[in-house]
Amino acid sequence: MAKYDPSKIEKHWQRYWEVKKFYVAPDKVRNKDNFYFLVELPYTSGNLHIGHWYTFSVSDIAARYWRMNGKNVMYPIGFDAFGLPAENAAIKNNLQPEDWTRKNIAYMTKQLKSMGTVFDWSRVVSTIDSDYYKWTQWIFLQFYKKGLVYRAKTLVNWCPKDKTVLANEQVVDGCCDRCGTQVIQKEMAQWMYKITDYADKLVDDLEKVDWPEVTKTAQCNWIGRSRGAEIHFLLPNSTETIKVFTTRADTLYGATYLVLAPEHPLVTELTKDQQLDLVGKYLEKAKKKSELERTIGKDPTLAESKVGIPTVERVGEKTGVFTGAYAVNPINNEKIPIWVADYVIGWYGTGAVMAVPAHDERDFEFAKKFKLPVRVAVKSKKEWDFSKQAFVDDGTLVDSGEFTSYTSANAREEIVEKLAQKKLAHRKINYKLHDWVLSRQRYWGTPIPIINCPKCGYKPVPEKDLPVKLPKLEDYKPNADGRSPLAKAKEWLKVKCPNCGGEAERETDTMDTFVDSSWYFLRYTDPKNKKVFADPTKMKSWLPVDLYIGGAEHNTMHLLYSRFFTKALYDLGFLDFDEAFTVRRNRGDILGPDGYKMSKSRGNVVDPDDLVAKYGADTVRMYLAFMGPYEQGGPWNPGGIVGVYRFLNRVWALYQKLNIKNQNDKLKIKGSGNINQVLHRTVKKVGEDIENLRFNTGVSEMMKLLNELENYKLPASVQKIFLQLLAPFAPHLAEEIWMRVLKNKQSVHLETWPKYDVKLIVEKTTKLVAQVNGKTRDVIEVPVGLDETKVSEFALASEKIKKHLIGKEVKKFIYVKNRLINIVI
Ligand code: ANZ
Ligand code: ZN
Repeated sequence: MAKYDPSKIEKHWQRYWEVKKFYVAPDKVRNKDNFYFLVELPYTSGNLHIGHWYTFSVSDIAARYWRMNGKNVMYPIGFDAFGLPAENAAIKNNLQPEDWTRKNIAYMTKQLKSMGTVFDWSRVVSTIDSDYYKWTQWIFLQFYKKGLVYRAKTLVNWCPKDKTVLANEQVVDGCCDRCGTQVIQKEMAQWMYKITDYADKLVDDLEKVDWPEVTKTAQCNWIGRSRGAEIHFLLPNSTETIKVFTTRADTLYGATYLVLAPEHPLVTELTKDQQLDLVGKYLEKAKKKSELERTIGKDPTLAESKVGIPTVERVGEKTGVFTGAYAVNPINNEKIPIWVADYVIGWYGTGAVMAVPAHDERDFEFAKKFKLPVRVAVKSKKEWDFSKQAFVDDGTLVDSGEFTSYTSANAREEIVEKLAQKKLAHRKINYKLHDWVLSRQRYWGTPIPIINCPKCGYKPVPEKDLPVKLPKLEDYKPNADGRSPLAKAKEWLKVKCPNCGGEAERETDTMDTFVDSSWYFLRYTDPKNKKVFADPTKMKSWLPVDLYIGGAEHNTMHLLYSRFFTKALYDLGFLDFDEAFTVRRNRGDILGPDGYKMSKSRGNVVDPDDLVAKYGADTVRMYLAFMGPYEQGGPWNPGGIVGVYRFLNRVWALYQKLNIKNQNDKLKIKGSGNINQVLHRTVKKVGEDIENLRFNTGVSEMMKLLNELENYKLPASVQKIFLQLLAPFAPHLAEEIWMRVLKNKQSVHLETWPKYDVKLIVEKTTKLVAQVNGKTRDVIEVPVGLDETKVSEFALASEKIKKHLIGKEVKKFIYVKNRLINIVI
């Protein structure tokens, strides 16, 4: 008997499928619905690790399943290839970023092909190809025209090591998420996408999509929409006021002091002479702290929204200093002291808060430390010791003048209403979301298509001149002054101003790589188009994406940016949908042997190539599928893979034996049940499991089925069905047996998914007489073989029985197996 040798089989069939163009998805197929199945495109980091296999080869099981269920499936792949890691690696290895990246793409392509997936390679895109980034630039220009791009001086996160600006999302616990260096705040002019214009839609439209709750929650927290009011505190002997933003106007009578952020424009003006020194010193110190340091523990939403990143509950010691000045509470004309403290953030709200220690934890902590008064304005029925902690829930107002005994909800409305009449308050909605800083002072990225003219200022590159190609540069290392390396490309830099025709210079910043990946799913529908980013009819036949699978690490950044792009392109009239991903599922993470998420930087990655060489791609695929529920992932267990390998060997052996004459005659029916019943139940179960991304239980069903099959002489139909079930999981092995052993003319991957016979899978039932105190009241149908408790549940559920039990006490059940149940009352 021939041995199972995946190394011989797998390459052969991969070539066969490729030559036959099995997986090229046409835009239209008669009688078939299109199914756009998207997986996040990989970053070109060098080579694939087992996590990539998890994403691509396990999702492929579902892609193959939908194909077999009559869908015209598009399962595309591409490369996210610009960006810092590539540039840093190139610097380290003394190579050009492009050479390094192209080498990786070639190698990763080979690896991806070894998985035996249905990737449609005719649609591959790479974000570094100029015919791709031409459209990244074109979209930038459309947004520019629409006012969704602007340039502004902002305090930006600056990584001193990578010498670049980082988005807030790329700062983790105050450090650069790429290299771990402490991030500092620096003021610089940057290009921004006005994502905040879409804040409301980005929250509200989450209702339209079928996405994991964790992802929706993360996006909501990240956007941080907060409904409240602005209230004006008066300054004695001045016409100026201090505006505070509050979500708790109902606690206004409990305000005992006011806090300004160190950045607040009135700080110095208000500070009394004798306090100037202290306040000055305080401001110096506060400037050095990052926003995250200031907010962590005080504003947990900022940290919490980074799902997947463990946040330590570091309740930072509150610091602050009195200005010597006072403000007047507009509701009761009471004078309260004004403090400066860095737990108030300059850019959020108005950069000033009314502090209510009795009802806000941060204020409470601060008041305790600086011995400021705590005044109760809201109470509930709950006993509460206000000397120990703040009461932060809604309740009923106390000691609040005319509003005493109002509910919090009513008081919030009425208090703002009353002050609004005197123009001392108005309703206000705030957002935590910042605009998206898209420019990077680095070489390896999409050039920003802007020209800077000394006379006319910044002007967009005319569309006909796109793409603005990234020039080759001998020395592409970043400059310590923060200016982009492209400033060194002297030839490239010089350009005529599109407005006045005079000498001008190109913009030297490049784009954040998140821009590149914010629209790639559109390009897959028409990857080679030279005239438009994608033809509208082609988009129509595929988009929106039916299923998008990726990692929870993209809950806020990539998934938010792509939604923004989609909505903006929709508003510009280029798309006819405003949510691109109808269904999103997050795959779980594979933990390394040390129990941590596998990552290159941790050094706990498992090399899939070794495993493929040893066991074959089918085993690796199937083992990954078997590891755990797909949305949870699980720990890598090197021992487990052998079990799957043995399973496939047994499948192999089972079919090899068919070739040996009469061998099956020896096998009598000694299985535990009707083989057809087991088979059909498995067909149903495996199909449902795949649809619900529970590949693991799908695999175990297959294993159970094999145990049964080994005991039977297999009828031809059963031989076929088993292979059809196996095909999505172990495509090469299933094909080999299908074509070479069963001698079919056509690939197993062109088969339709087997149908199951409902009659064969329903459980057998029996009719049971149901009595109350010996009188027959109903005849109920129950599955055979149930015990007394289960049967009594069925009996109690019967309407006819229920009637006779009203107001009665059930004493006991008398059960005669499969015949009768009597309820004694
Ligand atoms: C008074 C008050 C009383 C508040 C109370 C809360 C509870 P969200 O939901 O995040 O919008 N706040 C306002 N601006 C701030 C800033 N720039 N930095 C730090 N904190 C700021 O939170 C709104 C609440 O956070 C506001 O409501 C304000 O404190 C504070 F019992 O006002 B509150
Ligand atoms: Zn000009």
